[in-house]
Amino acid sequence: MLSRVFMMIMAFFSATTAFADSAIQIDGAYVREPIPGRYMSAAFMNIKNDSAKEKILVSAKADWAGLIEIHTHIHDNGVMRMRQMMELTIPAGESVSLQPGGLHLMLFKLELPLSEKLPLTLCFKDGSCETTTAVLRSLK
Ligand SMILES: [Cu+2]
Repeated sequence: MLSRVFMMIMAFFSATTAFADSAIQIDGAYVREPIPGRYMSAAFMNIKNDSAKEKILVSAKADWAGLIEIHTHIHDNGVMRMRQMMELTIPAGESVSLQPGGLHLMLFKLELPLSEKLPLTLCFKDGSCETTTAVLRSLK
C-alpha cells in the first residue's frame, strides 16, 4: 500500500516536471511602435527550442492584434519584399531569431494605443503554445 502511494507521488512529480520543463524559450520579444495613424507593425524575438524534437511555429495570437502572420523578407530584383510563411521550423536544440530585415511576426488590426507590455502567444504544430510578454519599443 505504501509503495503504491509512493509510486503515485513519483508519477505526479514526473508529470509536473515534464510540464514545467518547457521546450520553447522566447527571449527579448518586442513590438515596434506603429507609425502614427497606422494599425500595423511587427514583432521580433528570439525563439529557442530546448527539446529533442523540432518545433514548428504555425500561428500567433494576441488580444491587441486582430491578425498576426509569420513573415520573412526576400530579395526580389534588388527590392526587399515581405512574404508570408505558413510555418517556421525551429530545429531541435537551435534558435531562430526574428529581427528587422528578416523574419518577423506581422501584426495587423492593432488595438491602439498599445500598452507597454504586450502578452503574445505562439502556437506550434504539435498543439503546444507558449506565451511571452513583448515590450513596446519606440521607433527612435
Ligand atoms: Cu511583414
